[in-house]
Amino acid sequence: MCSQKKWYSFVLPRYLLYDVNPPEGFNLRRDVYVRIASLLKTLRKSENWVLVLPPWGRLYHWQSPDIIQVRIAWSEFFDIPSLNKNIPVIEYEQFLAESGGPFIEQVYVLQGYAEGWKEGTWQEKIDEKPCIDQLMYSRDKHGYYRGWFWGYEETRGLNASCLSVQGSASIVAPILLKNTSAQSVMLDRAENLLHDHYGGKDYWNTRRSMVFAKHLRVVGDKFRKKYLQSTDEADRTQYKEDWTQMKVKTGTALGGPYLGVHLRRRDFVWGHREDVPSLQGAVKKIHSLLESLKLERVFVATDAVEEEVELLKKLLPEMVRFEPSLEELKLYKDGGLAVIDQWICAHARYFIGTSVSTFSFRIHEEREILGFDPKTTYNRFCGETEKNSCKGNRGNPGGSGKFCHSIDGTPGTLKATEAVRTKLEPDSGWVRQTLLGRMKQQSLINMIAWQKILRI
Ligand SMILES: Nc1nc2c(ncn2[C@@H]2O[C@H](COP(=O)(O)OP(=O)(O)OP(=O)(O)O)[C@@H](O)[C@H]2O)c(=O)[nH]1
Ligand SMILES: [Mg+2]
Repeated sequence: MCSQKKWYSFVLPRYLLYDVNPPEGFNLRRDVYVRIASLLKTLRKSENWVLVLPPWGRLYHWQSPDIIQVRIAWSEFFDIPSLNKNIPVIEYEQFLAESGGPFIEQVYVLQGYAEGWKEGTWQEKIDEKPCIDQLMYSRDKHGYYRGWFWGYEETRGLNASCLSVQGSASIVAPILLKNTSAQSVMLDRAENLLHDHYGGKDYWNTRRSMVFAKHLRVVGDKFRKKYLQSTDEADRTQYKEDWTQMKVKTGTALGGPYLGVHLRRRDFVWGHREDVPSLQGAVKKIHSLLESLKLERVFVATDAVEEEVELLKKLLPEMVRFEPSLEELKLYKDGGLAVIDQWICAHARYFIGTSVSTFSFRIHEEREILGFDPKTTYNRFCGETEKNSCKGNRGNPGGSGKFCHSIDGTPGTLKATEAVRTKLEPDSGWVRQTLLGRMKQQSLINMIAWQKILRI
């Protein structure tokens, strides 16, 4: 099924776009970026490919009222020049401007195999297959595919089909290089791809390139200084704007004089009953850590509901939190606040997070990058029914069956949590129905809007 290359594919770059299962949160999406970046590197060995950053929006957890959180550019949360030092990336708006309009030539929806995966017989494979589930795209009267497309209603797919895949990200490369000559290709449900080399050099280069946007780091640094007596000089966490120039040795960072805590609540309380502590249990652990580490301050990042925060304040009066004003919330949005919390936790002398939370995982990684001793980093609260010495929080995102490695190559102990955790999200049921419903409604609105613009 080889197709001939169009003349312009030798002049213009080819664009790779992607999206992730709608219920997935901010932090798993950040991990999927790492996987896609390795695919892009593989593609670039043969052709000039550029990655189009999927706009952020409509995430399950970003529910702050009165602020619109769709079509958010990556520059709101990440430093684009830093990303570009790893692979060429552009924002979606730039893609629209330079690729000639809101068209994506080929959409591939990634899916598993209808027959499933038999335990013990892991084999990497990819095949063009009929779609197993109903497509989250519908065809308009002109034959274009309409779908969510990150909230860009005018975007249309020219073709859409399904790929069954079981394997690492780069397994898609031969399909993109040989089976299609489309100038722009989107991989939907990209979380189905695993890491090429979890914990390898490439993995860490991409992860290190995901530098938080400067304006958010500045807010976090000011807060550290004002409320936690924490500065880079004193904490030995000197930061270089150019991540390629950062040569940090593991164990050299000291961290600010505070305990950093990530207490994941809300859906985790009922979704992970065995390994998430009660608030009382968490506070008991925090007190014992403060005592053994001889620290007086504790910074708590949490998504707890208001009543739980009130209870926490009573149980833990010494707690310090970043509490944004409405203005700050509007400015930084839920994603920016998550980044600020993560940045402050990443600079603590000692960090303890929540079991299998990708929010906590990203803090662990940030601390590795800053040069913290893993012993001060890979800690998690034990659940009520676990013993107090429950295992650390070193997960292996997407490395199914492989062990994970820290930045200096130290092997971790726990396996494949992020890869299998996709199944924990509320994929089916109301999410799907709601999206399909909205999609139908939207395609009608889109059609009318486009008829007006194109005068057809
Ligand atoms: N500001 C802030 N937001 C948080 C905190 N904990 C959770 N959140 C919010 O909840 C979201 C967490 O969802 P995910 O990114 O999916 O991470 P997770 O749910 O912990 O982990 P998985 O479901 O395993 O992927 C974040 O994007 C935040 O919006 C916190 O401590 N501070
Ligand atoms: Mg989540």
